[in-house]
Amino acid sequence: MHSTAASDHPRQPKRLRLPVIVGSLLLGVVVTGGAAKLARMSYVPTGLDYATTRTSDAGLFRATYTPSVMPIPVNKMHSWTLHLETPDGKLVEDAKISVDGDMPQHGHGLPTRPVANVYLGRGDYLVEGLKFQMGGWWVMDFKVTAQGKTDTVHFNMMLEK
Ligand SMILES: [Cu+2]
Repeated sequence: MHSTAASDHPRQPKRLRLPVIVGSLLLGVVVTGGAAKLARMSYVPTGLDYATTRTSDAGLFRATYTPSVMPIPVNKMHSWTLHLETPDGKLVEDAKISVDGDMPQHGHGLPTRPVANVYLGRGDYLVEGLKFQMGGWWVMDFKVTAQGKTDTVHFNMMLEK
């Protein structure tokens, strides 16, 4: 029994080789995959429109946002004012607005549930409870319903830090 163990011993390094090679390959795949994922997460399309005034998808509304804090802060609760007009410049009053936002590269949304329930008059709406938990490319979506019509406007933002 002892002699079997002794004769096996010199062969052990040889048998270890395959697992070591497979392990290295796997590590290589994991590292490469991680780098590719990182590259994808930091990729931002060129030519994005970062304007703070944009027209909604179907062209029904023209919206302008004004943050209460500039530059738009990371990890700090703040509010915006959203101004709504029609394309020909008429104020949009008594609109119902739902707010959403996400980071397209990261597959996550906002950490809070902002609301735009307060009408300030003159086409202005208070957007409360906004917080962005990290810097990078964000897309904000405002779904606006006014006079029985619904349309959504999107804003691209690039936050620092
Ligand atoms: Cu993110």
